[in-house]
Amino acid sequence: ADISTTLAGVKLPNLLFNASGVCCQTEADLKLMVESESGSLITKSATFEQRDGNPSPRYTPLPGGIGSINSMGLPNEGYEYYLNYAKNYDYSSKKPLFISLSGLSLADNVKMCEAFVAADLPCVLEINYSCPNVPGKPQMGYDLEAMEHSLSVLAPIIKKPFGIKLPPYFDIAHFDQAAAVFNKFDNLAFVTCINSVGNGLAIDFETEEALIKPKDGFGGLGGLMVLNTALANVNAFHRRLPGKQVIGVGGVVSGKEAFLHVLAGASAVQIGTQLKEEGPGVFARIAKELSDIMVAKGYKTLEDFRGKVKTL
Ligand code: RRO
Repeated sequence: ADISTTLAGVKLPNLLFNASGVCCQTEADLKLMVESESGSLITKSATFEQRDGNPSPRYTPLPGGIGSINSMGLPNEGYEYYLNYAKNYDYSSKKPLFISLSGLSLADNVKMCEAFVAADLPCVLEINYSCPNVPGKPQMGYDLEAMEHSLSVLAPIIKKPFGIKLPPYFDIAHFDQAAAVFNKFDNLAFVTCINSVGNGLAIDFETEEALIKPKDGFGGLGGLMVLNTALANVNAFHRRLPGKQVIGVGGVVSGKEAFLHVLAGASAVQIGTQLKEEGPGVFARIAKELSDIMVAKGYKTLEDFRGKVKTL
């Protein structure tokens, strides 16, 4: 089956890529992504300056394959590293490049966006409004006024189509209010749903210890346990953002969950926890599984079933 897609006007040979944060901090990580069967790749969220992030242990899978918890704290090489990577990237490879930016202030996001615009590259920006793990920095995705102000400054600077990474929302009124904000910005082309479910706590039963060190053990939850929250957010924004696209992320461990994300309305699917646990071979496996599901169901393209979840 054909699992190609188009995002923000750029063609992806298949809909799968990494969730920002996994396998994408260094050039060595990004090389693994380039060599994989992913349809695209995105870099680790960049701040203006390099950051070491929070103390370890700061990521762990959870027992039983239910998911993961992390409080990385935005470790990254600083935006100039990713700008340099983007300048040297082989865009003829047919695998488009996405760049995640997560400035610690609006002024930093402005400076970083201006630098990428000045370089005039074919990469696509995804602004991260949802890091749950920087002590003292609330997730901007939960402050709609601040997010609207940020978008009103950044959208005209970026000019071309771009996307934003959102936290999960849990209330219909919040879906409505957030969508009303996003619909004000014409070049906001896609929303990526969801970032990790913020500030969970994982405790080892035997030792009675928190599983990660930062923030008294609090961290973002990902993997299978967040699948249904992710599907709800994908579908809620697919329904509310006509003319925009949704990237689905959360709980994809096989072709089946990728299929469900597309049914909910996703135009592309990112993989975080399962990529971290399985490695870049995950893309070839899930692409094959999804293609097999489509053949079995009689679907030739993603458009044949995108957003077509049946309600009762
Ligand atoms: O680096 C992190 O702690 C992190 C980020 Br920026 C994010 O957006 N989501 C996440 O789960 N971890």
